[in-house]
Amino acid sequence: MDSLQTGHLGPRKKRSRQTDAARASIPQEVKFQDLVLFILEKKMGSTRRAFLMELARRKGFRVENELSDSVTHIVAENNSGSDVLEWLQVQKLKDSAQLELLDVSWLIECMRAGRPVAATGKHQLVMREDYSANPSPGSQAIPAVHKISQYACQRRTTLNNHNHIFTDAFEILAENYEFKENEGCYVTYMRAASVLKSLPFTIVSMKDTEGIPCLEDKVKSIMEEIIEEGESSEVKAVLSDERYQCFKLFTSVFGVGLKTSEKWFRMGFRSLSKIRLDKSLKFTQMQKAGFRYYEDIVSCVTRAEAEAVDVLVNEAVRAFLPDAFITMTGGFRRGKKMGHDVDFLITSPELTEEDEQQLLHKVINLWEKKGLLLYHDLVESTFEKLKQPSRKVDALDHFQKCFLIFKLYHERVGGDRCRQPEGKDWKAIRVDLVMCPYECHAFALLGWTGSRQFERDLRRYASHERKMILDNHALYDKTKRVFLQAENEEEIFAHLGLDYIEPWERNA
Ligand code: DCT
Ligand code: MG
Repeated sequence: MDSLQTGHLGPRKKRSRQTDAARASIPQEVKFQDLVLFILEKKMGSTRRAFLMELARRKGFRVENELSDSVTHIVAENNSGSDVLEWLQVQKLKDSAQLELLDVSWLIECMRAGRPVAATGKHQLVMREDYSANPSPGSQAIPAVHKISQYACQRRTTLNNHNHIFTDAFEILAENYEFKENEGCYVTYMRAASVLKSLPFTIVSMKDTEGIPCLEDKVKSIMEEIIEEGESSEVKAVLSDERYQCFKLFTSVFGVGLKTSEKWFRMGFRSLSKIRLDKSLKFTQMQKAGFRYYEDIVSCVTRAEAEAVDVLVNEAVRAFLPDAFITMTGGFRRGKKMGHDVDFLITSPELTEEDEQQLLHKVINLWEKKGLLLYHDLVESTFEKLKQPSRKVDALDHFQKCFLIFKLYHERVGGDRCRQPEGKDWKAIRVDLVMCPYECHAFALLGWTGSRQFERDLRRYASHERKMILDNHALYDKTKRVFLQAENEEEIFAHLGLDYIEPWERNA
């Protein structure tokens, strides 16, 4: 057994190698039908691999020469879980999520015992966690082995983030790259933040990061610095960077994006008060409203306020369309207590084309008459039903929608709230209303529930893993060349071959 233990190559003599090759070609009796092993050559070397394969076969194990979908266990040596996961990602497997990734020490114990031994934590290259918040009745008591997926849509991410110290840092870095329009780096840090948010434990040492995907070397070096120093010098530098500070401030105004921020920054503006008072600048209607209601809008929307708006939206919409389906989407549907706006999706099984086109106009007119609208921008639908879904992971949809600022009187808000002095008895609230045809409502609901990272990964997963195109309107199967219909979100997950993830588990 010494050659097994020490990592030496086993019998080295030429004669014995030839014998190995000859033996390998003789079919051995498979005693353990349930296991199909594959031994990874990477970092182990071909000779030791051949030796272990031969030995395992002699002991009655089925060992494959090539990786295939029939493989149940991958055995590796000197590889971390993330090494193996990384390697697995480029292999063309239908479903690698069920694979056991084990260290060679497990195989050695099996060889000693002459039969398969139970794989325990010390053998597992990726951690053993049960992510299912609500195990279905009859499910096994033993936690299933879940590899952490590189896709947010295969992880359950609640608002209970155990790794704020890292995710806050990565979100700042991501935002800074967004301001610089560096998509690649933005995605790197957003993915890192997202995967860490899904963990049911806090990372306290770099050892805990083993087997976690989406953590590139530069990400890990920042984590290491945070673990050792309590903070990251790169994050500190970004926070004190003038361009970052200005972009953060300028884009906090409703209607101001990267282009306008860049222009104001180049013109030398460093504060909003100077911009507001500058006579030479031309503002859009949206920006004018953004400045006028700035303090209210940056103070964010509470759940109580969102619920008050929900009541008003229901009243107004049902006045014209009594059987409407109205869903509060966005962050509030995911269980957030605060949001930058309140998003609603509206549809109805009885929707005529005329209703679809007219309803938002009627609601807007009604509110305007009542003096409840501080701003609105109604965008007509540009949706073509037969068009293929968009391939872009960040594409906006084509539904008719209205971006508005609602005048919410405090008296409409239930629960405790502090009254504002000096007679202002309302708060400006950002609201988005989206109108969709009934046959799209499951797709629109999935898309408008977010989070953005969750949506991005759903689309990426659909195209990379399933050869399908998903957007807020439809799901298209490129292999079968058909649109897949869905009545609800569960059916969309099922079409994609994904476990259903509840809205409050989509806070990726
Ligand atoms: N969405 C999307 N792509 C976009 C914009 C939005 O997929 N380009 C989806 C994801 C979230 C949802 O629409 C609502 O958008 P926001 O209101 O911007 O996000 P939120 O999650 O509701 O965040 P907040 O709580 O800050 O409003
Ligand atoms: Mg929102």
